[in-house]
Amino acid sequence: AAERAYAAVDLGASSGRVVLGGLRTRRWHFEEVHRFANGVSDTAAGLAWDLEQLFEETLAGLRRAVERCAADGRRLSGIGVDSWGVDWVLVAPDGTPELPGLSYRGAPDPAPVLASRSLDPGAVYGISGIPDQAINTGLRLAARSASRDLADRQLLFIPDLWVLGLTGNRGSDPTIASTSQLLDPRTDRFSETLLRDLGLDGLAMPDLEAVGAIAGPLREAVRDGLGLPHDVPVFRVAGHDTAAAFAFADPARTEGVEALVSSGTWSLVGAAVREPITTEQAERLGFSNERGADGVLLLRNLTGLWMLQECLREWGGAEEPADPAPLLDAVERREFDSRTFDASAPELLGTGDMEGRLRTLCAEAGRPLDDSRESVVHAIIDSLAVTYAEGVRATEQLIGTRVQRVRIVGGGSRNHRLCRLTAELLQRPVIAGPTEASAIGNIAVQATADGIVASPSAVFDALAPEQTRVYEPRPDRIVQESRA
Ligand code: ADP
Ligand code: LRH
Repeated sequence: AAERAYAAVDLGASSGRVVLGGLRTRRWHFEEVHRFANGVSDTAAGLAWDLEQLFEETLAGLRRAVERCAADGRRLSGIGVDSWGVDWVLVAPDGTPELPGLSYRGAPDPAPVLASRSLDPGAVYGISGIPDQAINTGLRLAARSASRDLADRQLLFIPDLWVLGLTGNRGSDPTIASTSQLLDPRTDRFSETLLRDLGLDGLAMPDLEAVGAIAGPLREAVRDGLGLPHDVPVFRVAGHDTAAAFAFADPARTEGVEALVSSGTWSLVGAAVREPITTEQAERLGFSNERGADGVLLLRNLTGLWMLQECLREWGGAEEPADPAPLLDAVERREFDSRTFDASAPELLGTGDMEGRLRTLCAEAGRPLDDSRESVVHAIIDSLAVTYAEGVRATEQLIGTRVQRVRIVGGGSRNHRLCRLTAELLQRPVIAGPTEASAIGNIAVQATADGIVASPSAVFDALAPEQTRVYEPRPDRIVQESRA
């Protein structure tokens, strides 16, 4: 039989990619067949993603995946889609999505909706496991829907819209649905109580299918367009990119042992746990309980490398963002400075004058900056590392154990200073990588559903050695954060 290969469509806030993966001589091998830029732009409706363009790029990537399989005699045996969380589209009865797809970067101030809610915040957290944050699907929908009738609209999250385009079928999965603050992660059902409280009870929510379910075969027109000679199932993978990235983190194996950091446009810091932790302490410490591919992800959301991405965009001018490598190299020669700002500060969410916002936060933290770009990047990385260390310590308070090590996945796992400082601040080893954890987790879920491996963690256990790098804490370099 032909070797089996799987295609992951992984849509991140800064780029989308199509990755082809399969098991070759006992190691999992991955090839990025297409990468395309993503970002938000201003539209009359607000800050939005160009979803039509992203879908076109997705098809171009899948076409390459099909060609690669044909060229080396492999059988494309599955497709899965994961993306950033919380954003949605409303779909008309005939399947037409309302565009543009709005971005969480333009989230309105949630105060009016919060004030109009009759449930108290503790009750909302108790059901959803998600704290009140401006980006939450439910709060943003409530702010927009007061003036309109939602009766014949159905909500789909971004991966669900892709699955609709590929298969013609509607539905969702618990991982992406849990980012909305509308799902009860204990039952994997949307909460009528939460929907009613926000006046969203008229809106049709998607039916949820289990992680690994087959959403359907490719529509014939799509199949023909890709030049595929056979049927291919589209799986409901862990549609949330963060859940896909942590698909290896079966809580039975990692709970109390490993802290998790997903470092991309956002940074998510926490651990995989068996049950949601919705205590008052967890709420106060700002942790979300999102559904993982397996179990629950107890995570704190931090503004991550968005800070750096936006600075590079501002410095590079309209066309090309500035190259991060020389700046990161220069910063690597600087000493750690413990005067840092809180990298989860809400004022970092939106677009516009990122350098100015960072300079203000540094001034408030008593950190002197010179006029150079380097000193801004220096402050970003030091502050992010300290915020990671604080997040790991807060996680330990909630789970009641000291973890042995920290795993950092995503693009930020290639940032040496960030990984090294995290290891030094915590005096624990950091395992950095894989960089493309979401795509790998997406494929791992498909391979599990297809019966090729027993669990997604088996794929991560059989990665090529160059996919990860260990940063040992050096006892001669104990750095300490001093932020109050
Ligand atoms: P997302 O999925 O949210 O789009 P990624 O996981 O792709 O994000 O991470 C993107 C970030 O990874 C970039 O903003 C950049 O800071 C970092 N990154 C990528 N490659 C490198 C590298 N070679 N060295 C340092 N940082 C890198
Ligand atoms: C990271 C992510 C994160 C969400 C954010 C909106 O890509 O999915 O988990 O909270 O996007």
